[in-house]
Amino acid sequence: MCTVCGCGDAKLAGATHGDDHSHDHHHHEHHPHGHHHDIHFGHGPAGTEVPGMSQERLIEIETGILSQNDRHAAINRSRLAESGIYAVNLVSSPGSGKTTLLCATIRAMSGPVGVIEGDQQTTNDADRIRETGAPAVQVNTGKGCHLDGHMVGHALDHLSPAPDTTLFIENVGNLVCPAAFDLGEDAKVAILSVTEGEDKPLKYPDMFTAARLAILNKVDLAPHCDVDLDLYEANLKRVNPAIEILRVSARTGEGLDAWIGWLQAEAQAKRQRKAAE
Ligand SMILES: Nc1nc2c(ncn2[C@@H]2O[C@H](COP(=O)(O)OP(=O)(O)O)[C@@H](O)[C@H]2O)c(=O)[nH]1
Ligand SMILES: [Mg+2]
Repeated sequence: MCTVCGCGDAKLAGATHGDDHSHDHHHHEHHPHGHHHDIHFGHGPAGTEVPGMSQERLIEIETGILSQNDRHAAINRSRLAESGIYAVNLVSSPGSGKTTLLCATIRAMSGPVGVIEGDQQTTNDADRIRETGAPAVQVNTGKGCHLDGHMVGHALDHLSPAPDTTLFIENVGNLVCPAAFDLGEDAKVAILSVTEGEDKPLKYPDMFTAARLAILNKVDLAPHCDVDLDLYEANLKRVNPAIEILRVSARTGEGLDAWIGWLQAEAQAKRQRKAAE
């Protein structure tokens, strides 16, 4: 569990016995899929362990935090719906190309856009977005490892996006914690760059289960890094059979039209659902 969010999934593999820690290993051993020296801290009901805390207490803390978050997310979601705003929550590890893709997307698409930028520190990414002419609000989370519904509510107050805006929320670069936090978005979009390795969907399944679309970015680099794009896609589908996948290069613009088409179709579908109510 991380100290801020209680959403964690602390899995430690490859650790050796015989260190001076006095862990209770009784339910870590004999995992059917692992070598008997491997350790898994996620088998209890809470899905993680914190020394000195019971599984029941962990679940209580996590449920409390997430239900508070869900209240804020629900308020955001109805605010956005009222103004016909379509919102995506971009999640990924640091450096997969979220901001580069956003800048390219904003330059290529038509219609009003707005951006909420999440990072622990600096206004670098909001500055990069503002250079495109689009309005952006930076949210710094400090020690925090993800954006939450409350932060996004405040950011919406500052941004006050026009009706029918496409709203991009760039989450803190982190493949674990942002998966658990609803911001009131219409879809989570996971960006995965080809340099990260084909096994990442299997290692961080929560994120790819939560995402509706996966963007396989930096395909321009694929010839340089022994990457098997089909295996990337197969692993994504193993974790989430319903996930949609687009191959993109934010640098060359390859796949950008398909991504913008996806966004526009989703936004239009949302408006049609609203009109039919
Ligand atoms: N070759 C290549 N580099 C990219 C691409 N997209 C982003 N980058 C580079 O990857 C690095 C991290 O990008 P950034 O947008 O800051 O990633 P973020 O941390 O996810 O927002 C920068 O050096 C970008 O220029 C791409 O499609 N191809
Ligand atoms: Mg960024």
